[in-house]
Amino acid sequence: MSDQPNTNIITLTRHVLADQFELGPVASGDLTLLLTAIQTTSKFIATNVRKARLINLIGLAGETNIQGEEQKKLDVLSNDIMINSLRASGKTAVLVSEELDEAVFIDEKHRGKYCVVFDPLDGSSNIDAGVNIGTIFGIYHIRPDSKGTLQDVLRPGSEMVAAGYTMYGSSANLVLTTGKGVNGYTLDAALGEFILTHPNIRVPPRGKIYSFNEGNSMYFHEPVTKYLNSLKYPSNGKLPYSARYIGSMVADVHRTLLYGGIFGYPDDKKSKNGKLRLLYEAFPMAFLTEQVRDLEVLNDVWKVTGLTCICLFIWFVVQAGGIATTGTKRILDIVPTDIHQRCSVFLGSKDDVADLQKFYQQEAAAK
Ligand code: P6P
Repeated sequence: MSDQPNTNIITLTRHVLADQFELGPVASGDLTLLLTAIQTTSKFIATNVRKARLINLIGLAGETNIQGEEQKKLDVLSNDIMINSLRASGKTAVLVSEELDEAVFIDEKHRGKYCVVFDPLDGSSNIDAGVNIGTIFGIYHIRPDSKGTLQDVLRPGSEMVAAGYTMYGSSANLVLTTGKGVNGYTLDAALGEFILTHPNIRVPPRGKIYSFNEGNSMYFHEPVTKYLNSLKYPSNGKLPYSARYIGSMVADVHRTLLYGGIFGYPDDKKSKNGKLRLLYEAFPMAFLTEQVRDLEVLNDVWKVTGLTCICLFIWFVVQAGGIATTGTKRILDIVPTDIHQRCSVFLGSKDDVADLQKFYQQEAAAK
């Protein structure tokens, strides 16, 4: 380990800009500038989350959002920071926030060519307990010739051009994909920069952790109950999985992407469409999950034989990444009809999620 200071610091801006260089003259840098606005928001929220207890930002703001949930003061602050920063960037046309009943259509003077859907402070019920919370965002490029309408965001998640989250905990971790794999950046508060610390995040094809709110077990549909029992009471001598559930999607998904396993918040007999929101929770997390590459194996295979490697490389690249499904449908294929609609979510290691899907396939076959 060199004791020389690192003089080749890769900041988020530099890392994303590098992609622009690859694009050559066609690169406008607009996405980079938009991501800079999101970084600024994340830094501001990180600062306020960290000092919340000291400056009395804990507790209810006295309002309730469209979800009927009591808004915490930090929710309101985070939403205002995000809206103002994105509008000021001059790169957005439509904004959708979990905290706002209606979409925001940016005035012509500040209008740009991207649409951002976001949950400014997800997991807010954990704020008072000091548990990790986060900002989740997804970015669409506006449709050709559009000036920014609801139709620019009522599109499948597969049409997003970027997605990510910032998790606020012992440090601020921003995890981002622009469609070429997933990278993680850690905020160096002294520099005020997000530094590349987790290049090319990979998810193991199978993990050992399941993350569900089992307090809802009496409402689970049969495929979910059967799947969880297969993890808790495994046959053929396998060891049971471990249960980990924080109740903050950003934290539970972050652990799942890094360690593998499965996260699930399914629809059930109580919540017919599930709890998580499709546009600004499920879509961004699904995009990230599918972009995480399982290329670890490839590096080893490459050393074996040329031809085999090339065939395997093609197969793995096509197959690589995690899976994000409702149980019966790829999440990124859903076409939203309402900006706040909810959906069933299972995501994580491809072998674990495939095991879950088998129980839904068995149910469908039995009908
Ligand atoms: P429950 C937080 O309110 C949230 O939207 C997600 O962050 C989290 O995954 C889920 O709800 C937790 O819901 O019902 O387990 O408290």
